[in-house]
Amino acid sequence: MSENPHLLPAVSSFLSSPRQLLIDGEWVDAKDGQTFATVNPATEEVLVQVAQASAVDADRAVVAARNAFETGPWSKMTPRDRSHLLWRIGDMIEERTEEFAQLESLDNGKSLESARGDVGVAAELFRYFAGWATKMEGTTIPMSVPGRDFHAYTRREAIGVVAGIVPWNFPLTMACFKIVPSITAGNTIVLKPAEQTPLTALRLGELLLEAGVPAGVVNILPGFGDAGAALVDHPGVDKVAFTGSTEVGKKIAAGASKSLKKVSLELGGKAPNIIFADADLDAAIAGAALAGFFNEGQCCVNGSRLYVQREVFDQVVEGVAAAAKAIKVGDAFDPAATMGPLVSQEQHEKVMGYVRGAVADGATLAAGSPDPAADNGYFFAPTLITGVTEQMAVQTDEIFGPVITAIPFDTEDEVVAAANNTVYGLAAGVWSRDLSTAHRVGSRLRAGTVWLNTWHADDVTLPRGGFKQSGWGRELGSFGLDDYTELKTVIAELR
Ligand code: TXE
Repeated sequence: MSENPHLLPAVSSFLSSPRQLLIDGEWVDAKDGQTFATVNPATEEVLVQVAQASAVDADRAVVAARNAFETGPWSKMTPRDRSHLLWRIGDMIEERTEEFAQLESLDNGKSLESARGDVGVAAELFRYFAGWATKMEGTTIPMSVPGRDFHAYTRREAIGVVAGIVPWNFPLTMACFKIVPSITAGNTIVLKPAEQTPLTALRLGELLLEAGVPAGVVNILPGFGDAGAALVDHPGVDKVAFTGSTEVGKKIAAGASKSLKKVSLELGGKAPNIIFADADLDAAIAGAALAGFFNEGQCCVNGSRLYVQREVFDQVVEGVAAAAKAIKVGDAFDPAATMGPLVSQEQHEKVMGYVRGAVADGATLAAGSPDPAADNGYFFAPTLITGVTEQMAVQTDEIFGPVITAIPFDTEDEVVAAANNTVYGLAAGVWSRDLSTAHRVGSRLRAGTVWLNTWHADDVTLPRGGFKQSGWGRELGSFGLDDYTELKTVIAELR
């Protein structure tokens, strides 16, 4: 790897030796000795070799997680002790913000500023759920049986062993999305990070051991889809929590259904962003650019389909195009750069393919280019496309890159129908100064999150998830914790 003078000694040291799997509190090689390279997408250089888990390793990890759940100290730890431990981990992550951010930027490509934001979310997830550890309450429920007396109540209990399978767009926060609610509720977990970005999850594993999380409670298995599939098939797993493509989500649902495991899925999106002519256009234009280009557009709630009321269409297109052109694409360690590369060569080719296809079909690029934005690294310029039809692949498929399509509309009914004309339903947005328009249209959009006069505003307190083929279940907030528990009803007869 070429010299990077900005790297913290802790990061250089982490990258100086091959990384291993975390199973039962120990760092171990894959049973078959396989490794894979993780690559810096800004330079295409190998960062470090990482142990590659196979089905055999998945089995070892599930056995460890099962033992930790059945016999280990985790489920016996008092909620208060668990709460204190979770809070401490949040502090430990925050104290290492720069270290985690550098590792994330190297592995994923995103800007350091973005990566720092992700680390903040990870720390906050531990603190937010630390509060819930002591509040997993049930209810007492009256029964009406003539002549007999009962005391009935509910309990929230852990499900058991969770398999968490996560993607590469927010590697650390996605790992925490699965780990934190799992262990808050008293479950144990085997986490499989994405093959493109295993590093911050592995560093988190070190921190969890240092903080005192008992062996086997959190196991981390870098590897490919086969390792994920082995977890889904494993009889020792009680619940699968997945974030990733809709295509793999369907495979996971099918695999888990063989033994009726609990499943939560957070899948793809193709969010419509609707700007009415009466909107605050400066805010709407800035919001549309953020909606489409944040995280290099590699975000499931990315506002990729822009609908603009006809009388302001040209003005909005001009504004979003100017915002796109003002973004400086470059290495995360270049202080002038505000957007990094795409995560991998595969993703780069996929995004370029969609833009080239749209141009071939007659669409126009108001900003961007169908070609790579640099000779080296997977850089791609933020792109705004007009002259698009609803049938074009660029309009129907999740692209997962910094690509926005813009289409004019005339009436509310027309735009609501177009916005909902998708298999996805993760996010949507409306811009209007008229509160009635904003709330009414928001209520007509079939999506798990609707933003009104904003985009990407978020908090760990808020549930998120998808309508339609964007997923099953909700993550975060109290709803998110429910998905990691079983509800038990206890009925006692008072004699
Ligand atoms: O996702 P995959 P990929 C979308 C986005 C992107 C496309 C492909 O459109 O371009 O998906 O990305 C593991 N059983 N999203 O290929 O394949 C895999 O190892 C079990 C949207 O990276 O879904 C990784 O850990 N696991 C999205 C994880 O699944 C399997 C985020 C995600 O990989 C598996 C990422 C299998 N059969 C991509 N096959 C979002 N909703 O945020 C793969 N995996």
